[in-house]
Amino acid sequence: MRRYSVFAIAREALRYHTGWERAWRSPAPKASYDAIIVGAGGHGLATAYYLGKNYGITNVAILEKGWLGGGNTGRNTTIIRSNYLQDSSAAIYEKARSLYETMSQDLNYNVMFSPRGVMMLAQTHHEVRGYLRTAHANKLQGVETEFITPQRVKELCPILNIDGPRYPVLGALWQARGGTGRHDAVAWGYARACSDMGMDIIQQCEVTGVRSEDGKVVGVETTKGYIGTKKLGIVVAGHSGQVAEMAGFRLPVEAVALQALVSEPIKPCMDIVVMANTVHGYMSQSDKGEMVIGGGTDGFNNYTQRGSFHHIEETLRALIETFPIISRLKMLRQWGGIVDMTGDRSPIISKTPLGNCFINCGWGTGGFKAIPGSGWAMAELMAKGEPGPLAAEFDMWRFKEGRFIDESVAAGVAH
Ligand code: FAD
Ligand code: PYC
Repeated sequence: MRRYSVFAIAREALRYHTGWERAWRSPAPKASYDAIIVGAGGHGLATAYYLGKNYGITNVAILEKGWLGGGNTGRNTTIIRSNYLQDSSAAIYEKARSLYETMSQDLNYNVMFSPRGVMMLAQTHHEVRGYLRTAHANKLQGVETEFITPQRVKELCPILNIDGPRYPVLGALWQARGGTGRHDAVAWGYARACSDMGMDIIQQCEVTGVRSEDGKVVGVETTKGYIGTKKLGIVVAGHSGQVAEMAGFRLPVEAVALQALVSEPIKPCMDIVVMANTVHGYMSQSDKGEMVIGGGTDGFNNYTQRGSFHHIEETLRALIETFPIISRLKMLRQWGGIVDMTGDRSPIISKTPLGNCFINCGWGTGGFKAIPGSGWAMAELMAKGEPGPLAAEFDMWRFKEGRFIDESVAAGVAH
């Protein structure tokens, strides 16, 4: 595949952009593969990419029931940070954050990683104690975060009202190397690189059944027919419970919708990301100028990939004291994604009761930031059949054995 570069742009400009190739192929499925990944979201595509790049396994199909990146990967608010509390979480999220720093060069695709800084406001004394604890833990883990004063908060984000009557800002957990990235580009960049390695990305191909013999997967039933495989990776976020059921096991996850909305575009007024977890809201400004806003998850299980009116009202009501400017903004559009929540708010990257079947799920409301680290760890698990150090603690049996990795504070925003 031709490399993207400034010279390629100049060359194509001179010939009216007639020379660009399609970014990925759309082949018909083969009869069988060395590995099948179900789900062409960021995590599924990253898994396939690192299977090829790190282990030379390229006879791989990625099966997607809709269009690639059309799940939560294309619906999230793109916050990237690694300020988690537990060692195992900090390790995988920091690995992911550091891979984001060089992802555009690695994939030869501009994913617009913008390390503009992320702050989590402390608006109660309970939060002050919680974030101080996280800052200390991060220091020991080698993750660069700090607890900053309200004055520093105001310097970094002048539009913030730090003197709110109900929720004054008492400080914040600040990660200067956190930020945002372009979600679609992450999916497209991985897809292009996978296709370039000879992998088959098969869209509009829903997995409807998992066929096994003697405790091992032999293939999957799909809307495009039966496809054989030597290994299966299930990476389907909000639909994990359903696909796991096809494979004959149950998962400790539940599906709920998480919603977000954007305002009309306005002039640049905010060049960092702010999360206000006590009041359940967060905001950043996109490159187009829209204010990107989100709140908590829906309070009931559902599979609805759309917004609801009460959510706009609740989220904006929560944020308005801290961000008075939003009272005058028109909201343009809103949407929802189906997130897969575990009880300890940490993911599952695990072997399963079927010998050659592996699961990656439970990223819930916070998996965009994890995509490269998760793909790296899942590829290692699938290639070797055993988890490496990044995935070791995230097995699904921890819920049975009480080895929880509690990240309810880091997950944030009533997630
Ligand atoms: P997905 O992108 O959902 O991919 C799974 C794919 O599997 C889908 O494309 C789906 O169609 C496919 N699939 C499902 N069933 C089948 C089947 N039977 N056969 C074939 N294919 C199937 N995270 C952050 O880190 N930062 C944020 O700021 C952030 N904000 C968020 C805001 C919102 C509104 C939402 C909804 C989520 C947010 N997240 C955020 C979470 C993040 O989006 C997810 O954790 C992450 O995108 C999950 O990626 P994935 O690849 O696992 O899932
Ligand atoms: O994980 O940082 C996050 C996040 C913010 C909004 C939704 N998820």
